[in-house]
Amino acid sequence: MPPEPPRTALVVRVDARQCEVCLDGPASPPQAAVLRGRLFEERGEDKLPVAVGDRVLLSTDEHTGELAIDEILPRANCFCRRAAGEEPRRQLLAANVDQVVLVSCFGTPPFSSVLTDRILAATSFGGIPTTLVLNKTDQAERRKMERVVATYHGAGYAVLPTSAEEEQGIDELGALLRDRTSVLYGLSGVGKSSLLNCIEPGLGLRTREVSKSLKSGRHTTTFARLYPLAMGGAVIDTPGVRVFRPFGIPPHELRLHFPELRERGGACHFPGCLHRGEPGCSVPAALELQTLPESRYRSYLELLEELETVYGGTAPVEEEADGGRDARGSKPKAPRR
Ligand SMILES: Nc1nc2c(ncn2[C@@H]2O[C@H](COP(=O)(O)OP(=O)(O)O)[C@@H](O)[C@H]2O)c(=O)[nH]1
Ligand SMILES: [Mg+2]
Ligand SMILES: [Zn+2]
Repeated sequence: MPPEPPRTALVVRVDARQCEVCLDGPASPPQAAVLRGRLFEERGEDKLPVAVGDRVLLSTDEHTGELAIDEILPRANCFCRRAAGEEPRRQLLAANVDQVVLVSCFGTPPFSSVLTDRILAATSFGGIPTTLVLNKTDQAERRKMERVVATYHGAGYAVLPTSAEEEQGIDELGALLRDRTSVLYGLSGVGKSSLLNCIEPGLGLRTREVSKSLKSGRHTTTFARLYPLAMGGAVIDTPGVRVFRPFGIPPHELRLHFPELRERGGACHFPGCLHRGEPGCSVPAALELQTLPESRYRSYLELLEELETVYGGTAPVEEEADGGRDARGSKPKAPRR
């Protein structure tokens, strides 16, 4: 028999060793597919070799007759984080997405600046446009809400206040999701399913059912699922995040992923200023004038320290100009991408 021609498919669900793929676009019926063992050997720093949103080449396994993923096609981008554990491994959360819609809320669970800032830095590093949705505005304390909106709007982020309860901001959210592939990401309980339900009744409920059934079976499994939207586009619903550690951001590049700090670049004495007590740093004055919100700066410092612990220290600013060598004359340890 001549070998069958390779077929391409879209990965719509990933769960440890098995995936679901759609052979004819996201709305076609999903089919189970296994991953060839070779993909695990070649996965390098990745925890799992495949992510929801991946385009793959498939064939039929000659022994089992199952659909098998032979190859993962090059990705336009990927949304990822550092997996738990000592070795810096990358956990792919989704691939080939148009945007991340980061959902947070007021009330329960309370808004977390640190978590928000960590995710925003990671999507910036991944080059993925991100909108911050602030849900449950019906429960928000007005002053707190204004402060959060001002902080993120001021930094240049797209911010969308919503209420699934009072159907506020739903048209805007629908317009944002239409015809795009979006990751919905945020703490469990912020209202992702409820918002989806407002946009497409039934969809949010479906996503919740799937999450529950899988979670109860094996709580360590992380998976995401892609759902086509009737209006066009698709959303990738993700399991609720608890901690988020960015993967692979070189410590000295972190400031480029905080727009307020990126913009300060020229205002500091040293061009490579890390804004951590260097002489001539413009950050203290900005904090004083409140043009840089303290919460954002705190997140930056916390992340900088974490990234240095994982990826090694940063070259002193004075030396950065001549090739980024540190005091011992060796290249700083570069993170692997
Ligand atoms: N007051 C209020 N409650 C909401 C809103 N959106 C969702 N909720 C509630 O928050 C809880 C969690 O919502 P859910 O959609 O399951 O969150 P998910 O885990 O992010 O998918 C549910 O009890 C919802 O009824 C909102 O805009 N306002
Ligand atoms: Mg949900
Ligand atoms: Zn500085």
